[in-house]
Amino acid sequence: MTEHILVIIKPDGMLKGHAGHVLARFEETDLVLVGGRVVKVTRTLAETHYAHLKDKPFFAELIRFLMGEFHDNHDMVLALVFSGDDAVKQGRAIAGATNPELAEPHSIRGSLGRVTTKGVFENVIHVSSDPVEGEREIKLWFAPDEVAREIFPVKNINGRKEWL
Ligand code: 3AN
Repeated sequence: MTEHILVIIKPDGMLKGHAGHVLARFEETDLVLVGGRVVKVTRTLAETHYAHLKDKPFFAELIRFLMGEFHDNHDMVLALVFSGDDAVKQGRAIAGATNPELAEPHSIRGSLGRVTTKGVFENVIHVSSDPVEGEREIKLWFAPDEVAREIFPVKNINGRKEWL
């Protein structure tokens, strides 16, 4: 079944120059790139993106991480939308396990990620965990006009498209 996922190259991946490698890995699949933009991560965006983790002990650190505070304040990430059959499964296989130390050696996180001496997961990319999250995240990071295919229904408000 066709699914849609948000992939984010996080500040550690951007600072270390891994964006091209990540793109190349996804281009080896049959997933279709339908959206991409460099986004400045505000606190509101980061907190909304990770809202489901707000009770976790690492939440504050996670927000600071996505805002680039552990990487020279590099608060620009590359956000991508991929569509295709089993996009979640395919994308998460490329990403590898959440903890880079436990991730498969050839996955992005296994080969390029690390756990810092302070215990922070530098895991290079985010990939939506399921199709429902994919839709929520894509609608949070992208406006309808920024996605090249109409992957979700939109409404027209005064000549402007908004997600339904
Ligand atoms: P994933 O990104 O693999 O879907 P989530 O959604 O459970 O994993 O967690 C979101 C992010 O929170 C992870 N990418 C990771 O950076 C961070 N994280 C998750 N679990 C931990 C943990 N036990 N300790 C520190 N950071 C964590």
